[in-house]
Order: sequence, then structure tokens, then C-alpha cells
Amino acid sequence: MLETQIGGRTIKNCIYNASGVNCITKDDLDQLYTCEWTGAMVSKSCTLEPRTGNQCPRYAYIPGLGSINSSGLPNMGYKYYSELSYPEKEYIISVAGLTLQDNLTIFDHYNSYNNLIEFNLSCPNIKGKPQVGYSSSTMTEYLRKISEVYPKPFGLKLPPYFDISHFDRTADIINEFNISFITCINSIGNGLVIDPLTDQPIIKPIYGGLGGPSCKATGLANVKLFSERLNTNIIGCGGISTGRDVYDYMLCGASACQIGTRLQEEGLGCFKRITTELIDILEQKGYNTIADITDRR
Ligand code: RRO
Repeated sequence: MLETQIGGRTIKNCIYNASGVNCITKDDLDQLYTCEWTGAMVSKSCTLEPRTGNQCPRYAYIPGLGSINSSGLPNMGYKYYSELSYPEKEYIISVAGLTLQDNLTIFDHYNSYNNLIEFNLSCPNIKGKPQVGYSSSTMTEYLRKISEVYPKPFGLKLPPYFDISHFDRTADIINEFNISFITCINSIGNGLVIDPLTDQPIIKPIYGGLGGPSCKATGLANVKLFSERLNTNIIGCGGISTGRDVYDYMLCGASACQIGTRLQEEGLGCFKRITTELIDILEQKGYNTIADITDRR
């Protein structure tokens, strides 16, 4: 019932983790692999060299708002992620090289592997590195040069957009390339939360990306606005805590959903709960497949 398509591949359950949560090390990824309530798994975004990330505390959860993070791309380096093999589940590798040249090296390497790639155009937390997804010219240049070294289709993780002209412009760029899925949305960048106990920013790097319930309305609108402009699969992400949240994303055109903040807070058990809640809703509403809800095939 929850079978769906991402980037031309069929997965058995439309729910899995968002890049960044529980997916940096082999141990993390092994846990996602053995969890029977997800249909895929995605790695932490990787760079050319391993990184330890920003100073801690770099993540906080604020009840009633959601999360703020400035992790700063902690990861084990791109080769680590291609050395891991998870044959029974779709294992997507997230890529976020710090420069165009780094990305070309990474994509060239991944030519020899069969993993789906989610190219992250939207990390908000690296000083001096603007989000590629917010510059049409940079995004076009990156996609053009990467497509030259990596002829296979790949996916994009997009930042949230807030103006209709930006959806039009970004969709036009995506339609020029062999993009097989998009994931909407990354965290809402450069938020600031003050800790009332200390009167100081609640995370050490001060600014960070917002996730969790306060992002859901923005995420839903991004999925729907892109679904009206693109034929690719769309993966919903942002503020998903319940089966109802997943269902809402499907109604807006998502064929799968990623869980970030809720996974961080609740642990792997969230997947069984959310899956069960979603199945109950589909049964109540009389749907047999995800494609019937999304109306996109
Ligand atoms: O590592 C991070 O700070 C981070 C990344 Br790469 C991202 O894409 N989104 C986010 O909220 N944090």
C-alpha cells in the first residue's frame, strides 16, 4: 500500500529519514537499514574531506517551534559513503561539496556506483558559502558542469522558496537537466533563537536552519508549487511528525516523505508510529496506493 517511486526506483514504504539525522556513521546507517518501517535511507551530506562540523551546542529543540541547527556538515568524506553497501534498501547518498570542483570530483567517483544521489543545493550553515539553490546563475553552472561528468539522472535537495517568481525560475532551470527527483524543503535558513535562561543564542554558531512543525506550511507550499511546474518525483520534508502530515504532503504532490526533527527527538520508533498512522488514514479514505493520492504517476 505504501509502495512508491523515487528517482525511477520503487521503494516499499514512502517514509524514511531526512539527510542529517541518524546518518553520519556506518552505525547510524546500519540502524536505518535494519529498521523495517522505512523504504529508503539517505546519508549525511558529504564533502570531499571528512569534517567535524561547527562548535557545540549546534542543535536545539524548542517545544512549540521545532528545531534549530547549525551542524556545519559533519561527515566522514565522500568515499566512506560509497564503501557502504545496503543491497536490500534504497541507499541514497547526499552530496554537498564545498566548491564546484569538489562536487565534480565527488560525482565523477559516484559514476561507478548505483546509488541514487541527492545533491544538496541548500546547506544554510557554512560561512562564506551561499546556498547554491538561491542563485540561478550558480545553480545553472553547477548543474551543467555536473551533468557533463555524471550523465545519469540525480536528485536535488532544495532550499525553501518564498516568492512565486523563484519557483518559476528554479523550475525552468530544473527542467533543463536530467533531474529525477527533488526534495523540498531543507531547513529554513538563518533563524535565531534566544535561550531565556541565558539571554544568549541557544546554539553556539548563533544562526541556524529551522526545522520541525513551524516549517510544515512552507514545505507543503513548496511541494505543491513545484508539483505544478515539474514532472519529477517530489519528496516532502519539513515538519512531518504524524501520518496526517505525510498524507498532507501527498495531497500536495509528494511521492515520499523524509523525517528530520521528529526522528532526532523520538528516535527510530517514529517510523513505525507514522507508518501505522498513515495506513489508518489511507484505509479510512479508501486509497489503495500512494499514486492515487498524489495524482502523479
Ligand atoms: O550540516 C548542516 O549544518 C546542515 C546541512 Br548540510 C543541511 O543541508 N541542512 C541543515 O539544516 N544543516
